[in-house]
Amino acid sequence: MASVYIALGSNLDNPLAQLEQAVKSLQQFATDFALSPIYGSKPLGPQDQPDYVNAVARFSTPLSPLELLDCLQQIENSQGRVRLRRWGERTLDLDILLYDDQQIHSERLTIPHYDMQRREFVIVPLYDLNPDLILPDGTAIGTLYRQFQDHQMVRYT
Ligand code: A4P
Ligand code: MG
Repeated sequence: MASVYIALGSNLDNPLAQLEQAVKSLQQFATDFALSPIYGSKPLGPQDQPDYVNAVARFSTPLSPLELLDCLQQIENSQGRVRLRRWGERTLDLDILLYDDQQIHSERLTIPHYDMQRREFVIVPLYDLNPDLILPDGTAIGTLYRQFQDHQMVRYT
């Protein structure tokens, strides 16, 4: 079993309900499931799109990294995901942040997620879930969290 962290994001078609539905789907292949608080965040990228709802899930899974990616993309598609523009609006985005301590650079996967260290809507909920987390490159989540502790995100749960 691998221990994984998944970023959830939505800014279309009732984002809170999108996250709730995604959690139910993830739980089909997860054990020891935990969800961070849910935050409302300003869009990174084009500003002419709605605010986002973001959270991070942690769970154990028997799936390989590529099997997990396939499952996440199936869930995105089943919730009406249409790919329009980079960093643009979406009903549901599920990104693999961490897969055990693995560092993967393949055509379909970059793990850890390429931009996670710079995103408050990832680092803050990760810290909420596990304040003792150490990233594969040795960075402590607490060090990253301190850069964002004055964040202006709204907390929904
Ligand atoms: N891929 C590579 N590595 C991974 C990984 N670790 N997890 C590949 C998931 N997928 C990974 O993804 C494109 C390809 O990335 C996949 O086919 C997979 O093989 P995508 O979901 O089709 O495209 P995307 O999500 O639009 O691209 P990207 O670059 O992941 O988008 P971002 O950078 O995640 O930006 N603002 C706020 N406040 N909150 C947000 O959640 N999200 C975005 C999306 C923009 N602004 C945001 C938010
Ligand atoms: Mg994505």
